[in-house]
Amino acid sequence: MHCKILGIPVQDGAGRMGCEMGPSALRTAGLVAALGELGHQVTDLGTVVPARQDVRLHGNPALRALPEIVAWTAAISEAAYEACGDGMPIFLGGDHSMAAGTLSGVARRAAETDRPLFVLWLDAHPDFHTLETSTSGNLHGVPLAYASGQPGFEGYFPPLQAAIDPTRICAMGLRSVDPAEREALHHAGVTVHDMRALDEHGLAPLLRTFLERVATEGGCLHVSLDVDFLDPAIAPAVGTTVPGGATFREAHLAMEMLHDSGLVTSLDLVELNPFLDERGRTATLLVDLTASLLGRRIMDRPTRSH
Ligand code: EXY
Ligand code: MN
Ligand code: MN
Ligand code: MN
Repeated sequence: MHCKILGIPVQDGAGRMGCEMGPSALRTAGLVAALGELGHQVTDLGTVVPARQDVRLHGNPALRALPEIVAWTAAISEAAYEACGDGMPIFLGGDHSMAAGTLSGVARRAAETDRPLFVLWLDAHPDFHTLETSTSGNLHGVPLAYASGQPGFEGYFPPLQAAIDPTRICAMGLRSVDPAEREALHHAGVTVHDMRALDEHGLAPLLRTFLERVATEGGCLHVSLDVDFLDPAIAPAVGTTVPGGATFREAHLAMEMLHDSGLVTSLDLVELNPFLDERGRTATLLVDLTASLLGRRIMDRPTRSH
């Protein structure tokens, strides 16, 4: 596999500073070496730089850094489009607002193929606010709504060249959902497996069902991994910790199953805030999870190819 890593040091979408150091911390934690040891070719594509954009004022006075995030989204979307299609782009965040760009760029590329794009959203939050419904104003709370074509972004965010079908999105690990998001997820038809569902049924059967659907429909799969999907006890380096997250083994199992599926075509690693880390342990865990997704295993197992 040819892994292409791309640094996206956006932090204006989060409520606090620090995510701009995320790509550096992931590189420092040994991402390139870990992938190389698995036999992958690794190219570091460098760092996305946004160009300034003029954006008119929005009626929601809570919104923070709208012009900056619009500028990031345009630049990230273009870079993501260029990075994907062959090999495996790994987008190093950066707060989760960057997924407005990665998802829209990946979706634009997928629309040129005959493979429908599916998204696995691993997060404590659905990030399914619109510009109208966000009350915090933090734009890391909107990217999934934007990329799946929910209304209210027109005239502010870049026009979508290909919206992701919300019924092809599976969100896992949710445990902090705002009322407006709950209603919008329901209406859009997003598949949601919240932490209650993971506790009750276990992660493996829920993920297996989704992966079987992606395979049956001949799809490709973008995975967006937010640090706060993980329990704060094992991953403290995130500004939006929520108790009761995925355990170390649940997270690795998800990555191992994703690897075995052979379906993953792109990956976001987001919301790492190294300023909040403890001796790099969260960055190291993210590198290890990425290695599991790219084939590190305890014992040999077969891999499917599609
Ligand atoms: N729903 C909350 C808000 O809109 O502020 C929390 C969003 C947190 C988003 C983090 C990245 O996943
Ligand atoms: Mn998120
Ligand atoms: Mn989150
Ligand atoms: Mn309803």
